[in-house]
Amino acid sequence: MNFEKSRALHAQASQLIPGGVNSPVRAFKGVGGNPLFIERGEGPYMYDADGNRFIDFVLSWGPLILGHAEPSVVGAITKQALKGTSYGAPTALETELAALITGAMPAIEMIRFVSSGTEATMSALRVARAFTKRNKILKFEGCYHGHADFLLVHAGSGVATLGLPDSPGVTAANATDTLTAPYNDLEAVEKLFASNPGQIAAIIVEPVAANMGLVLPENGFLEGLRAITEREGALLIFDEVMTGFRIGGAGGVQGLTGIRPDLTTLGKVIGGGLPVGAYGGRREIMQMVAPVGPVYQAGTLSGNPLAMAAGIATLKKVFEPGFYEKLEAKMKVLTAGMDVACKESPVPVYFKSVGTKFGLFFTGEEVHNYAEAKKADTKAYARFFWNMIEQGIYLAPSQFEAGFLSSAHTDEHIEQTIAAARRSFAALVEQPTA
Ligand code: HOZ
Repeated sequence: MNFEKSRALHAQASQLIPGGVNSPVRAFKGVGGNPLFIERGEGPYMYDADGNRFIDFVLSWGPLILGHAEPSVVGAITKQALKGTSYGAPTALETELAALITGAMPAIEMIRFVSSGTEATMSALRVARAFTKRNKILKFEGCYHGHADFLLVHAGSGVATLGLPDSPGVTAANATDTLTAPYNDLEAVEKLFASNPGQIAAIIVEPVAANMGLVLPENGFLEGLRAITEREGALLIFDEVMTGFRIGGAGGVQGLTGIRPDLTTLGKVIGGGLPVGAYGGRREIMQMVAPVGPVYQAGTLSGNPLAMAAGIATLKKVFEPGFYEKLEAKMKVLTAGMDVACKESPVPVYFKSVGTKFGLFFTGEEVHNYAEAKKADTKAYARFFWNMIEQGIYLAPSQFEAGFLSSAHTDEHIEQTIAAARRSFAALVEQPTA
């Protein structure tokens, strides 16, 4: 494949934009080489500047559950754009999207829309601190909750991909109220509560971790967090920015497990590919938010009508009978094929999926936390990634990110992907990585 135009565009972009990208993982540092510059997307495909076509399993990092440029979503955006793109005043669209979300996730009794997942988690934690009148928060190593200063501590996603310890610019004062524990380690959580009595406002957790690669909660982990927070008077926040409307059908991990978090953060799918985040939960907590309560949080483009229209169009589709059943059945086919391919692979690798998300780790041992995730072979992943690119399959350019499926992917795309993966695994031995 020829990537000349992408190379030239990246060189130009790098003169004006740090790394030539507006979000670090996109720079392909996790896999080496130049990032591909994208010209258009259609259904399951993305086309780069050189005209190469890829089956896309990144899907804008999750939002595009219907695939690229899905007609009903494009139609809704276009219809709204003709009426104006932003008013800075309320619209009925916000209530319509709020009703769709709260109907699917009953633990969200009230919701506030923002413009990104980062804003959602930052705001949810501000409310949690105000509600509990406590300062400390507890997060898990390798979980990523956006880039607010106090959450960039042992963070996953781009921070993991670039191997950054913690970000310069985050002051010690900012990080002191952030406690961290290994994912899946309830004992460590208990110890932190014991050593910080009455001080922890909330636990925030990705209920299925997907920013250190895909790491599942062990049996009892989420239930344990719920029990501990209830006992200690702290709030439990499920960060479902990535899992929302992707795992557990429309009900998220909270629907799947029956665990009711106090607060939930959302983003990605609820914006249908436009910039949206949201946080919501128990009414008495959300009534802390201004103008009803004293906790300030605002945004010029919050509840933006284009984003609301795209979100509504997307959710209406996913609520159609059988939507998740069909998508999850396709994921089962992909998983079964990839399992066989992994078993045949000359290097240790395993594939995991849940709902409409998947992950791949180049290691023989199943990963349960960030320390184990870091042991997986990132060089092998990089070689695998480029081999898949050469065969027209676009995966996340980092082993520490998840893959996503859309309703636009057909059985044929899945078969093609499995066959490509078999060839890519085999190629790892022909050109050893060490
Ligand atoms: N942090 C995002 C994925 N977990 C990456 C977003 C992007 O680079 O677009």
